[in-house]
Amino acid sequence: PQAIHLSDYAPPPWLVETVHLTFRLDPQSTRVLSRIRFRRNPAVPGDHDLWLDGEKLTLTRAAIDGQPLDLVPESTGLRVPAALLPADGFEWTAEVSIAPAENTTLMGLYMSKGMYCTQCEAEGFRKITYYPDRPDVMARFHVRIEGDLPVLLSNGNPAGSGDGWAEWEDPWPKPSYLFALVAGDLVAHSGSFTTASGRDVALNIWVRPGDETKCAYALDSLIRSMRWDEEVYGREYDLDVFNIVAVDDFNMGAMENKGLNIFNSRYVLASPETATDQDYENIERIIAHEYFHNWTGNRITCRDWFQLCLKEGLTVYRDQQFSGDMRSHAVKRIEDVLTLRTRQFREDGGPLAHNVRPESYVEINNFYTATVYEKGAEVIGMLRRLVGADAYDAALRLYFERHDGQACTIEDWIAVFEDATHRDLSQFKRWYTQAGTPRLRVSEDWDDGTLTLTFRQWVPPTPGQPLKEAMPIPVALGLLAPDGTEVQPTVVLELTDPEQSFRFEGLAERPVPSILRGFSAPVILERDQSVEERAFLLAHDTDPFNRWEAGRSLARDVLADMATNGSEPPQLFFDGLRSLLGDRTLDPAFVALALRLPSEEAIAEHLHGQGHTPDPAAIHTARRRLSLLRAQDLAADLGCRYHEMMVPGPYSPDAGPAGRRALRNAALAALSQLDGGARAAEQFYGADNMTEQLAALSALLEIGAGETELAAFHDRWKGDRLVMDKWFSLQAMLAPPDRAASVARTLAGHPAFDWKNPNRFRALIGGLAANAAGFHDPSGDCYRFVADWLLRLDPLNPQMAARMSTAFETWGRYDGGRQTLIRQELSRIEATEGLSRDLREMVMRMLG
Ligand code: B3K
Ligand code: ZN
Repeated sequence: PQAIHLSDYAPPPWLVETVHLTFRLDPQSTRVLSRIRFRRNPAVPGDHDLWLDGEKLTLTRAAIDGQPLDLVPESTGLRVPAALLPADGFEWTAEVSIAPAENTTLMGLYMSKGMYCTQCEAEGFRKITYYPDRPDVMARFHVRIEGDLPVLLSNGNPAGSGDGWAEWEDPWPKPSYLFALVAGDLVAHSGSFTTASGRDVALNIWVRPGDETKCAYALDSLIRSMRWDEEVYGREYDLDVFNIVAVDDFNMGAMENKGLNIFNSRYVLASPETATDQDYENIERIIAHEYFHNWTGNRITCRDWFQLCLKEGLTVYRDQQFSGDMRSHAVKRIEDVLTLRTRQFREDGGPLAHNVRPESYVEINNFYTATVYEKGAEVIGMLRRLVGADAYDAALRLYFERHDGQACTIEDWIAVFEDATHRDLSQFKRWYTQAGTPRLRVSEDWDDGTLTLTFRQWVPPTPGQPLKEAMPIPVALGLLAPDGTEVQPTVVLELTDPEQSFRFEGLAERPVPSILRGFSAPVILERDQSVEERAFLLAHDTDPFNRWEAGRSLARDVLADMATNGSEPPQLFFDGLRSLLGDRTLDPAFVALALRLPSEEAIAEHLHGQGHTPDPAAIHTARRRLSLLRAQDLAADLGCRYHEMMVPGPYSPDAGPAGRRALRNAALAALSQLDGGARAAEQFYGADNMTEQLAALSALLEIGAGETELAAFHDRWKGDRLVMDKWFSLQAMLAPPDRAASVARTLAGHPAFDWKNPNRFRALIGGLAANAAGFHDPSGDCYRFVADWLLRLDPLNPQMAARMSTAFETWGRYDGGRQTLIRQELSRIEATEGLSRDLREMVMRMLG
């Protein structure tokens, strides 16, 4: 397969004005009639063929201005020679047939439990009809759906309906990737919203009958998102209706189709009994994310798929701001950094590392990554930190004003900031064009009232980029006096050179620097710091992120030492946690995060970065031991907090009670190591909400108990798909390392293991991959198990198979034995005949 390069971009010679589509729905043979008005692109002189993308379509007829054409389609599309095209525009008409019931890829038009739905981003529309399926072709769509189903939906506003048909008119020009169609036996949970300028918008959350009682939180989140985008970004909604549909079979989280968002049902449906606090938070976040795309993505879209971060980085950044406003900024920032480090640093440090704006791809679906999304969001955050909040607001206003209705590039985005702030951002652009996580080493020098901080930065080589240039790094910094008072409030230092020093003069005593406050840049900070200094920051830092970070880095180093040389944890570590645990002024959600030990994966990554070869078994043992010693040391305090954090009254998913439950459940997990699971069993059977029930089950599994509870959970929830996903993933994730493969095999043989459903597949295979010591068991059993399943899934759903193959991306960290075993599996996959382009590209990149 051919790689596509950013440098080869050429504008489309033919543009589309309007699209009329008629769908005659049928599971085996849906007929799609298209009438498309083309006009010449004035920016592209000369005569040009018309290229229409199309895949797996059966063409019945095609015509230009009513003149039938005799065309032989290629496997990826159709070419109409320039000679047949009227110079100033023409109307293309065609009829194709497709088989949604046979479509297992979940791209294009497919069926999920009798319901028709679509997924077109990035290149699914070409599986629906012949079209210039590229985001820089924007057109107005009119859609007619004919089918014997009660609900027929498409983008835009309703334009008439009757028995067995409905029409939709979308007044806003859009690229084909935002097209959507849904048809099925659905019911709506409805509401309304009045925009700032007084437009009434009908809101509907469409679900399968029976699920309408689980939509209230999604609707509420939508309304809050709409209000927030008006208040914070001045963005109003622009249609009469906003529809959301929940689908069980969906490859990712959700999709922002204009006026008709389609969601994985796990990010819509919630009731206290079936959804955890984390589920509620995710629903709020993803509903907001898709809604915010209406402006950052839909009204202003991407010129080509290399610019994906233009909409994704910005929209993630916006949803992070929103969640922070709805909940707690401090807690949200810590959670976001945890995600970034777990997913993006891992990617950036391995064979799949790529720029926030990639320069080439084979399959674009392989680039919907943590780097594009999460690092893309960090880049926006840095930009805001550098120019300041007001200048950021001004730049965004200019962006919306200048580019509304356009398909844009990162260059356009940067130009907006340069014009709005008169800053030269050419160096800043490296964040988009240079892969790898920068390492930042800081050293301190104290001399007679002056503190000098010297920063050295270094970006490790990544595939295709052996040499790197210095990055612009905003470092937020404060200084604390030995009594804990802040002698230097937060300032942002702007690093631009490989090495740079900053002096702070006139200080009465040597202060303790708090560096990279709020995690002001996505870098790895290297700093020689004593246990005492970290304990000091853990107790006193006024920046909540760095307060958490001090405890975190302490725990990480303690664990790294325990895993590599069998040392014992210092008492100061426990004492620091004890004072945190006893501090009733702190947000319980923050304390819960501070109690969370770094994951085995995080420790492995850290050790690798320090030049060690991580041993997954030793890391697992060390982490368990530290967890036990900590529970013993803090038993009384944990017991206290466990009782104190009980949340009385009916369940509410709000941040306050959710934070209390998080701390209570952290205490429960710790205490279960001491009481044989007595409290956890009690909580399990007494729980009236999924957060408490699942946490109790997890605490039991972690101490090797919980057989009875697993069975009880299964019996209680076997009819609920989303809850059963939790049952699968928890067992795979928490299986003892030497039994992980056999547990996974048993689960795969369970009648409820519906592997064609992406959520279920991810629950088991992703759960196993997240069981670090189990997955990396030296037998290689789990490697083989995962590879077998990837090969089985690939012919049906290449996108999922490719995504899950990232389980193997860290192979380079491990010892020779494990490396050989993983590479064998990757090579076995690569050698498989008929492998999808998606999985092949991933495996080849991983093999290097
Ligand atoms: N834009 C979609 C992701 C589409 C993924 C295609 N493989 C969801 C989102 O980011 O909001
Ligand atoms: Zn998005």
